[in-house]
Formats: sequence, structure tokens, C-alpha cells
Amino acid sequence: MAKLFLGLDSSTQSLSAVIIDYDRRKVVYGKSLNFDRVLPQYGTQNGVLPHPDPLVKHSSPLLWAEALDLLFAEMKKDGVALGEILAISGSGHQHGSVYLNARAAGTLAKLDPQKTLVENLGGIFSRPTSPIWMDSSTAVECAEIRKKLGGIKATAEITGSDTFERFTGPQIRKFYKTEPEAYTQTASIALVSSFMASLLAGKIAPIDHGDGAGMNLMDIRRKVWHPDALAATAPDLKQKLPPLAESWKVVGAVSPYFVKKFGLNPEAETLVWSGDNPCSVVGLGLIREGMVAISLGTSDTYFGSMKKCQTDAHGEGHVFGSPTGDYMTLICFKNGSLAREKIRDAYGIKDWKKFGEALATTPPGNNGGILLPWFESEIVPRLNRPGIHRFDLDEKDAAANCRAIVEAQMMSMRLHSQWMKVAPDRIFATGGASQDLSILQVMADVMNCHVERIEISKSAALGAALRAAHGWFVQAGERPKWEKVVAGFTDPVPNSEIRPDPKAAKVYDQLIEKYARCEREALPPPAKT
Ligand code: XUL
Repeated sequence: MAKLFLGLDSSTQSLSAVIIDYDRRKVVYGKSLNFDRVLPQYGTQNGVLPHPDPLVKHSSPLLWAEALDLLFAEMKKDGVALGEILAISGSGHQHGSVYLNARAAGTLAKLDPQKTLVENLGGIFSRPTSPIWMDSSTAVECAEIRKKLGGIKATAEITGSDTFERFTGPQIRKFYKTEPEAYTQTASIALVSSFMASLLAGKIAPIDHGDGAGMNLMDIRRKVWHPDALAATAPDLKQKLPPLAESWKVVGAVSPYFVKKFGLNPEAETLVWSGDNPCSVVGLGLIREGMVAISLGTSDTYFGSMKKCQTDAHGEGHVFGSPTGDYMTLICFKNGSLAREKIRDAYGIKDWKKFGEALATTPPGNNGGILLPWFESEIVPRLNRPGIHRFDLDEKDAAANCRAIVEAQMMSMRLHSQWMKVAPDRIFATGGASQDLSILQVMADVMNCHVERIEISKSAALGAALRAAHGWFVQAGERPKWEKVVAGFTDPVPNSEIRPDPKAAKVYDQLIEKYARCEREALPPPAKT
């Protein structure tokens, strides 16, 4: 019999399913339901509920539950062999939180298959909506928690990240301050990931170390709730949080609700869910230290993997638990594609092909010319105001400016990932701009590492399916090697390898010093923490 594993991805805008046939190394099914389209009655726009305050971004946990019902109904309709699925895991958008009252555990244990999930769950919420990762209304709470924990460096050292407005701890603190009674009525706080796992398993599910690290509440090294972080956030918080668990922990057999309603196997296991970024790390095959993925999209993202936990003293990068049991980093550079586009357009260059050709007419290192392309405020390095700075670079020279922006972006990635103390030994490039070979050559040269292209759609859902497979084998008493689990599912595009040019790499070893000096010169003095 085929070994089928299901990965679900509850993202901001949609719920997706990926089913893998483990022995055949094949994705055999995929489906996505867009919330705005299939559940318009919730009134979401791009998955978010309208709110008069533009800083407040909430969604509805009932919407996510209803989508789960719909997705299983779709799979049944599509003739998916649901009864053959051995284990299910999932991915949730990180940081979002769900607030449950004392009735929740009892209701989850007795979900009635004659009713819909929404009909079952009506009375279990102590807060009807869920703040999600796009919310940025907790600046005050971030400052309060950070201060109690001893500043940026200490907060990052304790929890893996500085306090961020979207992180769950500051969100919980705001809820406690603004709605103290509803906070008191809250018996259990879930993340999107653990809420969805709770529905599937019919009981309050643990939070895994990957998603737990996105809360500013978990001791990143010991992987337990950190008492100081809890105390800095809200009273009696420990009682309201589920236990933390390794990413391969089985929550339990799938709830009879799904067995009776959709024909799942009563022995199918529900694995702990994780965040979308930790799941993507597996879905992109980053399963050992030194493997890095760089996504060149609207913003550019650096996903790293490391064995030993290091944290960023500047509090710009994040450390989460990796589903492999190691650590992963997420470093987000806001000025990505849009900044590249701004330069391309400013010089009247027609398309990316021409941009690449212009870049290639200039020498690596650009004769020492440096551009700091902060068209928008920047996350890394932290910068509240936009600013374009040129050093030894002629603004009129189109080709030099094309090279300068790409070199700056790659040198910034190299510089601001140094705190990990892990040099990449295998880079996978993904996202729109990874099609552009001249950009990838600069990446390879600056990082002094070979680069391969990877094209994986639904990496979070695939990662969840692979985690389900891994967890199922662990439960069966095996310790499958991650290399074996992901093999064939996460392979890079054949013949896409780009090797660094040793001479160019030497140029960048020197130039990075100058780049760092230019950044220091252009940045405002660091804020007092
Ligand atoms: C990560 C983050 C987002 C969300 C949604 O810190 O906020 O990537 O996980 O994808």
C-alpha cells in the first residue's frame, strides 16, 4: 500500500493541501482554497478583517476552521484516498494567536460530525478574532517587554528575537491590558498552527519549538517557556499556554469527527504543526547546517540553518527552532525587488535581461563604488527613514548602478548573517529574481559559495507533509535521516549550478569592509534600548 502523508498550510490568504506518496517520491495531490473567494461571508480582504485602525490586522479562527471542513470535503469530492493517509501535519502563518475559553477542551474532545466545525466551535472563544503577523499595533508593549528583559540584545539572546509588534507575546500583553476580563476568561492560548492541530486531533495541541520561538516567550536554548518573558508579558500566562514540543511529536490520532465525516483512517496520526517558515525550511530541503535559501521577492529573505544557537545582538534577524531539531534563521531585507526595479526604471532599462547585460559590462567590485539602496525604510539594517546613498559611484553611470544595487543587497546579506557564525556551503536561490543569472553570479561571488536554483511551489505545505512522514517513522520507532526524507522532493533545478569566481570572491572579501563602513556612516546612531 502506498505511504501517503498529508501536509496542510493555513496561510494568511488560503488553506492548502499537499499529499505525498513517500515511496514514489512524488507529490500526488495539491489543492488551495482562497479565503476571500470561497468564504466571502467573513468579509476578509486578502484574508484580513477590515479595521478602522490600519495598524490592527486580525482574522477569524472560525474562518480557518470552516476552510478546514471545506478542504476535506473538496479532497473527498476529488476522490483522494483519505482512508490511506498515515499521518497529517501542517503549517500556520506565524505569530497569530487564538484565545480559547474553559469550554474549548471539552468541545474539541466531542466534535459532532452531524454538525459543521463552525457549529461545533461557536462557544469556545474568549476573543472572537485573532491578531495575525501583519498587525503592528503593539509598539508600546514591545518596548515594555524589551525593557523588562534588559534591552534588544538580552531579549534576542533569551527568546531568539528582539520584541516585534507581530510576535505573540506583545500581542498577548496588549490583549491583557485592553481587555483584562476577556484575558481572565482565556483558558488556553493557541497559535494558528496549534489551533489547527487541535481541531484535527480533537484536543488542545502543543506548540512546536519552531513556532514557539516566534512568540518572545520561549527560552530559545532550553526550549521551555521562559519565566522572565512570561512575567514581562501578562499574569498567569503559564497556565494558559499549552506545552512546548519537538516538531515530530504526535498529538494523537485524528479526531473521530474527520473519520466519520470524511473517511479518514481512525489510526491516522496528527503531528504537531509548525510555523510556515520552519515548514518551508524543510520544504526547501535545508536540513543541515550551512544550507541556505535566499528568496529574491518583493523583499529578499535569507533562510539559514545552524546547529548551535547564536542570536543577533542587533535584534534584526530571527532564530526559530528548525523542524530538524536544529535552529533556523529568518532575516528579511525589505528593499528587494522593488528597489531593483526602481534602479532599472530610473535608468530607462527595458527589462531584466537588459539589466543583467548592463551589470555584466562592469567588473566585480564595481571599482569600489557602493550604493545603499534604501528606497523604503529597512528592516535589516534597522532604519526608519528611506535614503539612497552613493559612495565613489557616479549616479549617471547606469551599468555601474545596476551592479551596485545587486552587490549591495548581497553584501548586506553576507554582513548581516555573520552573527550566525555559519558560512553557507550550499545556497538555493528562489523567487522571481532568481531567474536572472547575472544576479545569481553576484550572489555566488559575494557569498563565495555555489548557488543552485530551486523552484518549489507550496514549500510550506510540502514541508508539512515531509514532517508528517518523518514524525510517522519516528513514532514507528525509526529515526529516519532527514536527507532520506526530503530526497527527490526538494531537489534543485537540474544544471542550474553557478560557481563562484575565485578572483571575484577575493574582491568581495575586501569590499565588504568598505561596505560595512559605508553602512555605519549612513545609519543613524543606534537607538538606546
Ligand atoms: C515571519 C512572519 C511571516 C509570517 C507569514 O516572522 O511574520 O513570514 O510567518 O508568512
